[in-house]
Amino acid sequence: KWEPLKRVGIIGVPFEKGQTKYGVNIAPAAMRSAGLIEHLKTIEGLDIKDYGDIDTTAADADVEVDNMAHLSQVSACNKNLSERVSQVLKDGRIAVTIGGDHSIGVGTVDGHYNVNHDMILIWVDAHADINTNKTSGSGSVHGMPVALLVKELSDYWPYLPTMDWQVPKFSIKNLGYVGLRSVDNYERLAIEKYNIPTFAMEDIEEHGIRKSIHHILQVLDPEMNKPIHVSFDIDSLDSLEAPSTGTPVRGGLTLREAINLMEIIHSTGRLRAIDLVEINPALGDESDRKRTIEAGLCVLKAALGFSRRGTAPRGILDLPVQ
Ligand code: 5AB
Ligand code: MN
Ligand code: MN
Ligand code: MN
Repeated sequence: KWEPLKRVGIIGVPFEKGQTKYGVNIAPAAMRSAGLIEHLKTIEGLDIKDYGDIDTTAADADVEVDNMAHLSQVSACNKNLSERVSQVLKDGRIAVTIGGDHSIGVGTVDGHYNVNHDMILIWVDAHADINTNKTSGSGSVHGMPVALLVKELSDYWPYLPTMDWQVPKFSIKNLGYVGLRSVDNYERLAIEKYNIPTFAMEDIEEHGIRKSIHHILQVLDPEMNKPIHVSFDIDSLDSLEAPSTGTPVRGGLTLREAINLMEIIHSTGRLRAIDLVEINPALGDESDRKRTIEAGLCVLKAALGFSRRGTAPRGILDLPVQ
């Protein structure tokens, strides 16, 4: 009953305040000038609408929350983003969000949840991004989006001024991780406490990427009937595959594994939102930049139905004669 949706909506989020390095905000422009739309148009039958960039500028209101940098800007950006993601989904399109740092996962998941209460979330990342301001060593919100989103952790947060629009409603029971290899102590405690289905790199070694993602989908949605949200941090890829990112970690997914993961999710027909975050075109040299952007494009194309087997011309049964 589920068929891959052929309509997509692109949202750019030039936002960097969830971390400290310059450059992750220029990724949407870099992806567009690398031919994002043209690349997606090579996918047979895909109907693409570009919704442009989110307004990420917000006055630096004087909200001070301990160990949480730029909260008011993170909040304002995510509020706009949440509304836009909901709009794209209501327009009957897959929401494709290009970040920006991973703090924007708050807005994409909130906006998706508000339209599909039964959504499941696959967080593909080297990191678990489930720190609170109490457990974070950096104070950067890109390491906290999962903890902000899930209702089970709402009591572990202080009151967050400017965040009243976002009441955590998503359940941690609908979350799974792929690609982890740099997990902080309290993040690991949270994963164990809530028994979050997690395929860290050593589990992927054991089971392979195909069985890993099938297992997560089976655990989160045995009836195979729920919309899927993938939040894809480019640092889930090995840093040799995707060097231009702010928090690279060696020993990650190959691009082949990431493409296969996305092909499998595409084949369910249930993908409704995908985030591509943490590409930082200002880091590394020209070849690093190009490799990282190309990897991001490959991941998106696989998620949206590009076949590595090739596609025969539609409705044509024979080769042209002389
Ligand atoms: B990313 C770290 N856990 O909280 C922290 O890139 C890293 O969105 C967070 O996954 C990495 O600062 C955030 C040490
Ligand atoms: Mn992340
Ligand atoms: Mn990461
Ligand atoms: Mn990162």
